Amino acid sequence: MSDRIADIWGARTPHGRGTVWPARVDLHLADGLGEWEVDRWVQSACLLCSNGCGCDIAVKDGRMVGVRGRATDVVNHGRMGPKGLYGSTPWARSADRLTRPLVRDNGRLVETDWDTAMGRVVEVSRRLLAEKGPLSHGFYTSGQLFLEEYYALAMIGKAGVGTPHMDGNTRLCTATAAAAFKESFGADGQPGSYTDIEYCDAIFLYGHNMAETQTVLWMRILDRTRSADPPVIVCVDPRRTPVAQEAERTGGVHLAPRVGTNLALMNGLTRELFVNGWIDEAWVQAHTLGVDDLRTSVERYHPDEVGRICGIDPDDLRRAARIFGESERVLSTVLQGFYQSHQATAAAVAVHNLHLLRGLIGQVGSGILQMNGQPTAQNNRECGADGDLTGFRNWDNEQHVRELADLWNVDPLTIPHWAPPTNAMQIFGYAEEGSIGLLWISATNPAVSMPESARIRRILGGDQCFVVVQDLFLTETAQLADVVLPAAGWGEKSGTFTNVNRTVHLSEKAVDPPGEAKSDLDILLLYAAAMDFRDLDGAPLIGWSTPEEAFDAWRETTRGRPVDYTGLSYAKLRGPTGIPWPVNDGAPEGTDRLYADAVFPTATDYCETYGHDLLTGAAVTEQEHRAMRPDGRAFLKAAAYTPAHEEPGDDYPLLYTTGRTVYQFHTRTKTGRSRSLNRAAPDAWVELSVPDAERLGITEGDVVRVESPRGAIEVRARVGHVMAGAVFAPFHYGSWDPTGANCDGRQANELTMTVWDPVSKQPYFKTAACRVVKVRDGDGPAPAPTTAASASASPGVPATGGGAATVSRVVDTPVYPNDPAQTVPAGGA
Ligand SMILES: Nc1nc2c(c(=O)[nH]1)N[C@H]1C(S)=C(S)[C@@H](COP(=O)(O)OP(=O)(O)OC[C@H]3O[C@@H](n4cnc5c(=O)[nH]c(N)nc54)[C@H](O)[C@@H]3O)O[C@H]1N2
Ligand SMILES: Nc1nc2c(c(=O)[nH]1)N[C@H]1C(S)=C(S)[C@@H](COP(=O)(O)OP(=O)(O)OC[C@H]3O[C@@H](n4cnc5c(=O)[nH]c(N)nc54)[C@H](O)[C@@H]3O)O[C@H]1N2
Ligand code: SF4
Ligand SMILES: [Mo]
Repeated sequence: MSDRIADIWGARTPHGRGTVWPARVDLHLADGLGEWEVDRWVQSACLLCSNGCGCDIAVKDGRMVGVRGRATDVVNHGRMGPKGLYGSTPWARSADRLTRPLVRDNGRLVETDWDTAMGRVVEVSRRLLAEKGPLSHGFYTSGQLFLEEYYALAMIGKAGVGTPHMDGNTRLCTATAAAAFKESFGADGQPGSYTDIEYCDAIFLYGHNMAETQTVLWMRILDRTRSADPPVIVCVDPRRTPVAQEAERTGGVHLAPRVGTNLALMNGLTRELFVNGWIDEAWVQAHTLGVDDLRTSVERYHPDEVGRICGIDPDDLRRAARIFGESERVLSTVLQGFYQSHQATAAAVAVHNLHLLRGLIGQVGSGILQMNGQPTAQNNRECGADGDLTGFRNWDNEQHVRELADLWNVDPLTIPHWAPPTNAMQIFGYAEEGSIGLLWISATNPAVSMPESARIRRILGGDQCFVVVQDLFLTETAQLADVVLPAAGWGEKSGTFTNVNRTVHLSEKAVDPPGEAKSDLDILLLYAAAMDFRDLDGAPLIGWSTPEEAFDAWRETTRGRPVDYTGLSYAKLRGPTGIPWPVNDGAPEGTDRLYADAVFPTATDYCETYGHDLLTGAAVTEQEHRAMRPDGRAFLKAAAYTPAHEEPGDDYPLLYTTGRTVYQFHTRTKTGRSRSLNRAAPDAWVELSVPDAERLGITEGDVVRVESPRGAIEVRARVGHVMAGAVFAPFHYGSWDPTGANCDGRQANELTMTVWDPVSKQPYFKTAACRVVKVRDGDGPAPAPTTAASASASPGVPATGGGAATVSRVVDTPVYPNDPAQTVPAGGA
């Protein structure tokens, strides 16, 4: 039995290079239940981050009471982390679930029945379509629904309503991962595999606090770094995270660049590869385009210059570059420290460039994981409920649009493709001015999670736009809606989803949803039926009704595309493990690693985009693309570093950056309802460096006011391990609190900016300027956990712990069909 609040990663199971990661089954049941007391176990995967750990849901008396990792799943080999263990089910039993639809009457939200609620939505929808046409509709969805639900939403938006205004919170999350793939390789799709961890010599983590945000993947890394023949770690993060500490421990490097300067650092690393000849010239000639431009672009990023811009030791840059240049196999992972920071796409693409220059892609041990964050973000991108065209098609390619129109039996002109799809930030802009008159928000809480909160509240609360919110709870966003639709959540409905390394899992319904709550699929189908959307033959646009039928319909749209699901079925997914796409006749058991043949989906007629200029975002035209004859070669693309939009100055002397802690998930609608998780991180805080705190006369736990040009918050200060000159705030805490207290004035996004990356359109949550002043003495330490990156630098702060107990057992290693350790000799292919 172990307390996995205190012991985040559990016991180590170290193992040698090229051997299978040993299985360990992690199990947690509520209320001290024993395993023998569980009525049923229902197959699923964890929905609390992009890792997608295979698990079974424990059901007792018609309620979900816990989870158990699946030993046979290729993703997690039985393990689960604190969020998965303690946060997966308590929310479902919460007394404050939405159980009936709500409509706004005389300014107040009141309970009603489905006919009334959906009737109001349909009435507004029909009126706006008649008066203003499809551009009056906006859909803002999630990275947490199921594939089948996104597919239905994509059809409704693109072929039913016909609006280009569709996006997901995936725009805030990992739009940059998708954009970077498209720019370098021609299409979305994760090249790497988790099994690369077992073979690599070095792991680079760029702006990725994996130890807290994909705890199980980090366990997998720790089981290698704590073995006899460990890989070295290189960490690029302005905070001394557990990843940074592991970098130091393994003899790697912790580079802590000034917030917002990633691209300068990447250009410096790239230059070092050229200068030291760490380039596979023959491979580059055969498989890439643009090496000469890249060489020229990075020329001026001498280590001394990079050291000056980023505030790092030039020799640290040299050491990191040498590790990249001289290791035989390198795995890179990238996340929000890059995607939400300045020049996001250019910096993420630069990671690809490093791998391409050495030909380190598509081979065992050499992978790239442009991470996702949310569990189902990948499916939103695949299905196209986010502005992408279904099946990784190119909206700018007439043939692709026609193909999709044929599949759906609609006029190609219905499917919006006359201009780039509208991104989430623009959608909210249109809602602000009222040109979008109906905004339908599903499974996301923008009142807390979007930048510049005061503006978002104004947009959602105003009369210029009718707002529909579909959620499990009456969130900060739902409270501002005109209609609230109660949804069934994970375990209360069936569907599939795909984790960050393309592994598809089936999650089966375990229990009934509360009250009148309906699955998101059923809600969307209800709307489609009420709107009477038709195809060219006059038949209902959507002819299926169950999740499995939706999956089968979706599968057909992927035939011949990079994201090929044609070999998958619900029956197949009921097997021992999730399966990574593409799955088809050529790869019936799935595909562990993309680009093993070094052929990239860049052919002009096949690619998902013609690409962009990384500095300005200007689009490359089809003619320009064709003239370059990419024909399966990858693009090396570069951009110059420019300073961030808002640099510190006299009024706002500090950098402001935001992110996460291990115990809370986003706006806490799930983890905030888990007693053990919430107790470990119960309230907001900001992290200051020791020198900044001393200068400002602030000590651990003091109440401080943090202000930016857009707003202010009052929270307690953790004097900790962020780089000097920067302030870090977790973004989890809105006005809702499980204690029922009014918690206005603590939300990190009050301070952030409405600016975004020119290519991926992802907003920059990690670059702004702020000032900090002390308000009053504290009455104890800040409510920040001590177990990871948010640890205090002051002595005497009590250690975080005391969560419920979890059973862990190590089991004999089962057979993993996709694990190269079992199919190639140790040492790799
Ligand atoms: N516990 C937990 N896990 C989660 C989630 C959660 O809410 N809680 N959310 C999931 C989701 S949706 C996502 S997207 C992922 C996000 O996972 P991560 O990206 O790992 O998490 P963040 O804390 O947002 O940011 C990572 C790091 O970026 C650093 N950083 C800030 N500014 C910069 C910069 O300018 N440059 C560099 N190099 N680094 C910078 C921060 O110090 C931070 O440690 O986590 C997923 N997993
Ligand atoms: N300052 C700052 N802001 C950030 C970030 C940051 O690092 N810093 N990170 C950004 C990132 S990466 C992300 S991913 C976003 C996350 O931001 P949000 O998406 O707003 O966060 P969640 O709290 O996960 O919201 C999901 C909502 O969906 C509901 N829900 C869960 N399951 C279901 C379901 O099956 N059906 C329905 N209908 N509803 C469901 C939940 O109750 C919850 O209200 O925040 C972004 N905002
Ligand atoms: S690593 Fe992610 S998917 Fe796995 S148990 Fe933790 S939260 Fe769930
Ligand atoms: Mo995210």
